[in-house]
Amino acid sequence: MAATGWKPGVRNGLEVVELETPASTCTIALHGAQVLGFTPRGEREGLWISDRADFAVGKPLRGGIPICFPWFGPHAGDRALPPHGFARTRLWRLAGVEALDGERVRAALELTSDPTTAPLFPHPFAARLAVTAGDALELAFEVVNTGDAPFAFEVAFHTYFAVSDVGAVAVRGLGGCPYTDRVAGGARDHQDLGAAVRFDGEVDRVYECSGLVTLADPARGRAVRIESTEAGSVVVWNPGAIKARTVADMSPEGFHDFVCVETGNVLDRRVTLPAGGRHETRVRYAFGGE
Ligand code: TA6
Repeated sequence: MAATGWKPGVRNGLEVVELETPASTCTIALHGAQVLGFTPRGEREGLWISDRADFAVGKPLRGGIPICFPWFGPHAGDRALPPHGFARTRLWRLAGVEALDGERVRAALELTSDPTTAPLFPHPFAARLAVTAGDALELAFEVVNTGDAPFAFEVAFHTYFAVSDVGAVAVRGLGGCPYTDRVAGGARDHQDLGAAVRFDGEVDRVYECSGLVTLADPARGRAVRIESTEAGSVVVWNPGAIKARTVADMSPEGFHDFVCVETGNVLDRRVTLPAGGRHETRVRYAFGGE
């Protein structure tokens, strides 16, 4: 059985840290603190990366787990600002890597406000992402307000799960939850009790929901259990065939191969931090059989 360990590396020109545990391997880029891969041992890769992804600092990288922070989607007040904030396009600092218990390895990455973030987000902050690989993949995103005035922020783990085919999967656990339908111009709706989300065309919904969500992929014999803490939003996204053709860094058929199920705190669930306040959004992904 493999031991726990880690090593620095380079993937497509980006600096990465590679974690190894008896149960999994995990690759994290310092660019965006973006998890690029998580593979349960002996199984298929759990995350999807576009074959047209741009591996360049300063640009979003389509796939893996981009971090949306300090806002989600288009900026509410200024559409000229980058969508999903700037955390995903910055180089983060690797603060440390530690073996926890012979079974898990944790890497911590940090991003703090500086003169280049101030024009985009005029609030002093310290953000820290802890990525723990083991028999599951765990993410904890902490934000500290290091200034002397309150501020609000949004955050989401924009996770691209690899699937057999988007038309064959189901997202369960959102029954009864209200949602904003971004395909219907922001119309409000709610998921019928007991009804799974399925994909037959573009889906882009922001659910107000917490608790266990499951991504079931029977054709692959896999189900991902998604458990969140201190998170009030679940975004479910796939562009579908038509919208996919307009996405430059995705091949026209690429939409078949992933589903985004994104845990976080966005829109009305954004977090307000008092001066000196701290918040941590957490999620755990367990890849198992159906
Ligand atoms: O999370 C869903 C979403 O906000 C969609 O509206 C869609 O545009 C997607 O994210 C991808 O955004 P991106 O800026 O990475 O192209």
